[in-house]
Amino acid sequence: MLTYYSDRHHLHHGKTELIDGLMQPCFEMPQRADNVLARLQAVQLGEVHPPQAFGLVPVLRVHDAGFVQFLSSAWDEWTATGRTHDALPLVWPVRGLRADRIPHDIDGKMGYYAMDAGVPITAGTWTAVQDSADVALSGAHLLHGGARGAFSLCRPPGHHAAAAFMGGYCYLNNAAIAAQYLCDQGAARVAILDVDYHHGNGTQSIFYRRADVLFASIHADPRVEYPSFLGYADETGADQGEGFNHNYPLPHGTGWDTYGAALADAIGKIAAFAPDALVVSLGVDTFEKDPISAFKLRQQDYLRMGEAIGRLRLPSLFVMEGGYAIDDIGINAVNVLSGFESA
Ligand code: OKP
Ligand code: ZN
Repeated sequence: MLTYYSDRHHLHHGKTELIDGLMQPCFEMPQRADNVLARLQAVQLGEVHPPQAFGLVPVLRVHDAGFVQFLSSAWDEWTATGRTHDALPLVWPVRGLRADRIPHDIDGKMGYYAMDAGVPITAGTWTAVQDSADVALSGAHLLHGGARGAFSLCRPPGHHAAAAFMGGYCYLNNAAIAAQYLCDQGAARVAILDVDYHHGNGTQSIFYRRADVLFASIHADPRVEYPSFLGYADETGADQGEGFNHNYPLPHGTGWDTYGAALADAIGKIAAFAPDALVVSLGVDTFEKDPISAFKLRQQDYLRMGEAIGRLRLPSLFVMEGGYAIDDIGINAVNVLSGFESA
């Protein structure tokens, strides 16, 4: 399987995030992608290519133009105030505050365009974010050309980013941009399967009213886990999109028995949808040793996951999302790809 990867993910390296009431070193760090790349090369999964540059047109098919403009200028606006450390949001337009006026100052804009404080903007963030989208688009382009599978080793991840906000380490929604690209290239239907530990709130909201993109997500129950405010089972889509959104919220402590059953159900829904292509939001933070998560999947379970996805016999694009157990992220992510190829 061919992998797309950009070295420039290193340009995005936030110092700290607000977690457990403290500013702590970011869990979402460059070493994550480096370790996945090293594992790909160790098992010789296939060639690794740099992405092609697609520009902003396919990004703007998914994201709000004002939001993209904000991302592109946020660091300059932040440093123009005299600050040289990472930019972070501080105030949000929650219930009763006005979300119909966009503040002019960078601090107000940061809150307006963010869902949480997990999205530091640094000097190189916008470059890394654009490359991450290009990595996803390059994989989608390969699928359009007839490949059975491709791996987009995206960093930063994307599935919490919605049309007009960033959040949870995510800035642009790489998987959504790839899925929309496939639609624009002529796919009648595209399915997205999100196996990251956290609900893919951004991806869900982007396609919530659409019947041509099915979204299925297996994740920790939002009653007790981030992102806390989306991901319940009763979110089934709206308008034309009713019936094309499937959430599988699972309890803390979930192991392969429960997870595998949810995965089989989601895969059945995808098979019945009969899409032209599948995009997998591949997070491996479901791993038993993940430092911020509470599922119990083991290394070998990721092989089973890949095999189950491979048995769908669909052109499949794997887009890297989360996974914070640095020592195992490469083994786990590449196990999914190997399982897929062996199916
Ligand atoms: C991004 B991705 C946990 C706090 C979580 C943000 C997590 C973002 C995860 N106690 N903070 O879905 O892996
Ligand atoms: Zn996650």
